[in-house]
This record gives sequence, structure tokens and C-alpha cells, in this order.
Amino acid sequence: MNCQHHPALNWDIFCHVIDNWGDLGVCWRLATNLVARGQRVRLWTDQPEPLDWMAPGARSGALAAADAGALAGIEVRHWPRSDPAAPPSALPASDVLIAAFGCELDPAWVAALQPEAAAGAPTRLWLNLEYLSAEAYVERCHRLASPVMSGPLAGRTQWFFYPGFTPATGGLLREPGLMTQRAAFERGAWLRGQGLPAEGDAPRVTLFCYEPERLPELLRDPALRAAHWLVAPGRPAAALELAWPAAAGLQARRHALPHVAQTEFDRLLWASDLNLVRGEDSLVRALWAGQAFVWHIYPQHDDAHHLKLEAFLDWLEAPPSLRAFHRVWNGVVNAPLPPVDLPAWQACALAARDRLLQQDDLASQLLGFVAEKR
Ligand code: TRH
Repeated sequence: MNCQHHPALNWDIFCHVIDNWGDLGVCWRLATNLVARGQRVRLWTDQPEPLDWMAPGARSGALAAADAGALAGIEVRHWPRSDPAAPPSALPASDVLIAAFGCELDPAWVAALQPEAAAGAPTRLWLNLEYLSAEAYVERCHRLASPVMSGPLAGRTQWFFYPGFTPATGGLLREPGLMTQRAAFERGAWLRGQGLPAEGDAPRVTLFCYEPERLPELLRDPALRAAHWLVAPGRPAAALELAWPAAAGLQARRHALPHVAQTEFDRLLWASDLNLVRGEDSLVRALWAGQAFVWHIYPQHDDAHHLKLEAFLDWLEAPPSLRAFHRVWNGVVNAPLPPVDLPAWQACALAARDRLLQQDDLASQLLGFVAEKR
């Protein structure tokens, strides 16, 4: 495991929000992970508004008291991405620039960020942080160099950095001390503090999904007939509203949740017996939670997500019931939804978490990579 000490560097992270909350969610977590390791971060994003609930105070620089010390090294800046006239003429130097999910920077921004480029002086390291996948290409492409052929960075090198689930990839974001906090978590007290039912052994189900067609069928699953549904705002709440008539006559209850901070979102996953997660970041957080989970994968028009899902299920060593459930839940296969098996699915999640905990986290790997290339 990489426990090296690294010097404090300045990082620029660029985040173009395409849709939903994952782009910003991942970038914010990356920023906090770097700062927790003594780094300083400027986070540039074209849509900073969701930070108001994901990380209250982040935009104003007035973080909640508990976070203020730890996160003082993050500066959030608005990035008027599509306005080429907007960049300042020059920006204070940084050591590393990360284009999250390979986002494009306008040449005028590159010039503002690289005033030294023209003089041929040493420049900052430029990384493309890619999407998370368990597919085989990730191990092949991780750490590859890409020479820049044109524009203000011509002649320079960009590096590909791929998060992933195996030691030959960039790993997953994991805060120092996360597992200690997880172990000390008091579920009943936390649920009560949120005004959520803390008594009884009816399963708690977190719903954070897109629009799964089989949601009505899931409501009637024998294991969930008396479940408490803890429902995230936005698309999950709308999807459950449509599906809810299927719960008529059951003892199931639903609880609409407000937007909560990322740190509280983690606790919601820790407090639940089944986490129905989506996208990229909440999948990783469900893995760290170590509870049974099902992934609603971000759908792509050409069905590329089908292969991505299979690769993940292979890596997860998902038991047959969990595999079959994922295929139906994600619309890959048209068949009845297999019954929920919470004990088997949780055992699988815990085994996967154990494997991941043997590997270096993403921020530590990034620091090692930067030290090697500078
Ligand atoms: O919102 P998402 O569907 O994001 C997606 C994926 O990242 C996808 O891969 C990407 O291509 C697409 O966006 C553009 O799901 P994800 O990745 O789980 O991100 C949700 C974030 O929102 C995560 O950081 C957790 C956070 N969150 C909170 O902090 N509080 C909340 O109350 C809720 C509901 C979410």
C-alpha cells in the first residue's frame, strides 16, 4: 500500500457537468480526497450550484464547522466554459491540471493556465481523469501518454488516468479513516436524528435511481413488503410516485428525503439494508457501505452500458440471483425480476469491499503518479 508522504502541490480540477450530479459529485470528492492528503485544490465547474447541498458552504468558502478545517484547501471557481472571452489573462500557477471525464478546455483557457508554455519552461502536469469501468480496456489504457498535436499545448503530453476496481487501475476514491467511521456508525441514532423510523426490523431501502421500469414489481418483492423506502429527491422520487400504486395493500412506507450533503448521503447508505444506487459515485459509496446493493447503470444510447454492466458483475463475483436481478433491473433482459436475497447480496458486497481495501485508493495513486512524472 502506498503510504508515502507527498509535498503539498496546487491542483486545478476542471469539471464540465453534462447531466445529473455525478460529474460534480466525483470532482468534489476528488478535491476533498486530495486536500485530506495535504494538497491545495482549485475546483472549476460550469455548474457549481449543486454544491450548495452536496457540500454546504463550499462555494462561499464558509464550510460547515466540522468540515471547515479539513477542507480549507479547496477553492471553488465558476468556469464559464462555453464563453471563450471569459478566461482571465493569466492565472496563478498550479502544478497539476485534471480534466475530469476528459472535458475539453477552450484554447484561451489553456493559454491563461499555461502562461509559461510559450517560454518552454516546465509546465504543470496535465491529466485526463476518465469514467469508471470494470472493462478490460481500463487496465490497458491507464497511465497511457497522449501527445498533443495542436493548440496551445502542442508538443506536450497529456496522461490518461483511469479509476477502476483492480490493482492495475487507478483505484477508487476512499477517504482516510472512512472505514473507521463506518465501523463506529450508530444506525439507530442516525436514523432518529434524520426523523426516520429507527425501530423494528423492517428493511430500509435507499432509492437513488433513474426510471427503472421494474420498480412496481420490486415494491411487491416478498422481502420488501413491509420496507421503509428512503427516497432521494428528483428522478427517484418521481419514479416512485408513479410506481407506488403497486404497493397498495402492503405495509411498505415511503419517506421523501431532501438533498443531503455527501457525507450524510454516505450515512444514508450505511443505514440501509438495500441500496439501489446509480451512476458512478453512489455505486462506489455503496461498495464502501458494505450493505446489499443494486446498480442502475447510466444508460448509453448504443447500449454500451450492457458490456460495462457485465464487466462489473464479473468483477463483483455476483451470485446468480444478483446477476439476474441486475440484468432485469437495467432492462438488458426481459424476464420476471428475481427475488431479493439480502443476505447473499450483502455477503457479496462485503467480499468485494475486502478486495478493494487491499488496494491503494485513487487519490494516493494520483499523488504517486504525479511524483513519478514531475
Ligand atoms: O447523478 P448520477 O446519475 O451521475 C451520473 C453518473 O456519474 C454518470 O456516470 C455520468 O455519466 C452522469 O452523471 C453524467 O449518479 P452518481 O454518480 O451517483 O452521482 C450522484 C452524486 O450526488 C453523488 O456524489 C452523491 C450525491 N448526492 C448527495 O450528495 N446528496 C444527495 O442527497 C443525493 C441524492 C446525491
